[in-house]
Amino acid sequence: MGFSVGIVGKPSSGKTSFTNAACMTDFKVGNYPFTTIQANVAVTYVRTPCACRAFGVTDNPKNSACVDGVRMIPIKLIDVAGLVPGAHEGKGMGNQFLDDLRQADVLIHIVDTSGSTNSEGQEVAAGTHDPLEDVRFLEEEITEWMLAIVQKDWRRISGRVRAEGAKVDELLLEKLTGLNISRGHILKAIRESGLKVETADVWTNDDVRKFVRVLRKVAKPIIIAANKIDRPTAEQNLKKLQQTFPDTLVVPVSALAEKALRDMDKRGVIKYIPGNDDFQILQPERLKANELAQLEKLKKDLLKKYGGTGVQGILNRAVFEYLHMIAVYPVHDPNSLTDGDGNVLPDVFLVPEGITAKEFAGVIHTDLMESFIHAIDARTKMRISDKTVLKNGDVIKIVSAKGTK
Ligand SMILES: Nc1nc2c(ncn2[C@@H]2O[C@H](COP(=O)(O)OP(=O)(O)OP(=O)(O)O)[C@@H](O)[C@H]2O)c(=O)[nH]1
Ligand SMILES: [Mg+2]
Repeated sequence: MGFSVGIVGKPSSGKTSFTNAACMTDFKVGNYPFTTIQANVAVTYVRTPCACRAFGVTDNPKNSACVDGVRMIPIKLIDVAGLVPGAHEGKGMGNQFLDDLRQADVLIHIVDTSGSTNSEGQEVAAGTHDPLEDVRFLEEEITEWMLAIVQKDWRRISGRVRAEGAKVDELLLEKLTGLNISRGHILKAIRESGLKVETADVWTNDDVRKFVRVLRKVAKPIIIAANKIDRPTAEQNLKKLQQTFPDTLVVPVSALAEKALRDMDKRGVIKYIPGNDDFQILQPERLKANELAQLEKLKKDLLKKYGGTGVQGILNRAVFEYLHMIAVYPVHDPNSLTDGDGNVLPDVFLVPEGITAKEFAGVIHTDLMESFIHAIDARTKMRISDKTVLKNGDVIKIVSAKGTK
């Protein structure tokens, strides 16, 4: 599966609770630091209108589920151990766990917005810890982790640029490809930090740091889940976070409420669709009076106030709004919209906006890109060339010398 989201933050901010709510898993949660040590990996979904509605065909998804015209596209969450300030120097559990984030395309920073845990994740009186501090340190730790990886080999890299005229972007790519960092990311970061590929042999330590700082933003963007929004001390801190980081996506979240609603939906007591700002009570007789009252309060103080619990919302917004990904469906037959086995719209891929038909072939399989001849747009049934830029909701047949998709 292509797309991965790293779940990061200090201990006890609610990373595992968020993962359990999004993925309906049962990983261990606890109100003490370092409950999670080994990373938890699980699958959840982002939601988008399914192409089957636009094309007027029935749905029969194979690798993704379509429910009532809503396509659920699987993505991977990686819930890692908590990070404390100074982790890159070995504080807390050190930064060995940062390596678990190598594949992540984006990081969701789970912040305890209620201010009831200190920077080490220990419980303190609600409202006494300032979550702004958490946001600043976390960015710093991730940057230091990447910097250490680049610096470790920097002498060799700059030496090869000087001695052999080697290209710094190629050498950096070799070093960073394991972190899911592309040549495009590297070149963008070099450009945006005001440096030049040709003069990499004379980059100073400060230049390297500047480059890594931008690279972190480009390749591992961080968005903020203002978690524990159900607690009374959180609302004021949410406003502070949104005002202080106007360029960052900050979404109010209650992992606790989302998990409770999904559990009740699973039991059949209520009907709740993740991402919605409402639910229907199906079996009131199975709820105690205090549970009914709690549900009403949750609806009024959370769902209606913030437009939902934020768990599904932040995942969708991260993928579609913040990272500008689009959903494209490859098919074998552009008339019936099926694969070779007759499944209708069986696959859907999350790909970056601006992707061309040929690049899309490469996402499916390298062979398909190398032997690409042309593609067919199932909407118009017309041939499109390798350079045609695809749009969200496109259904595409790739015609290649080595076979078709
Ligand atoms: N009120 C409230 N409490 C929450 C919420 N999310 C998590 N918690 C509580 O916060 C505590 C820590 O939750 P975890 O999910 O274990 O936190 P973590 O970030 O995974 O912690 P580590 O694995 O130790 O790094 C638990 O007591 C949770 O019940 C929330 O949305 N609201
Ligand atoms: Mg945890």
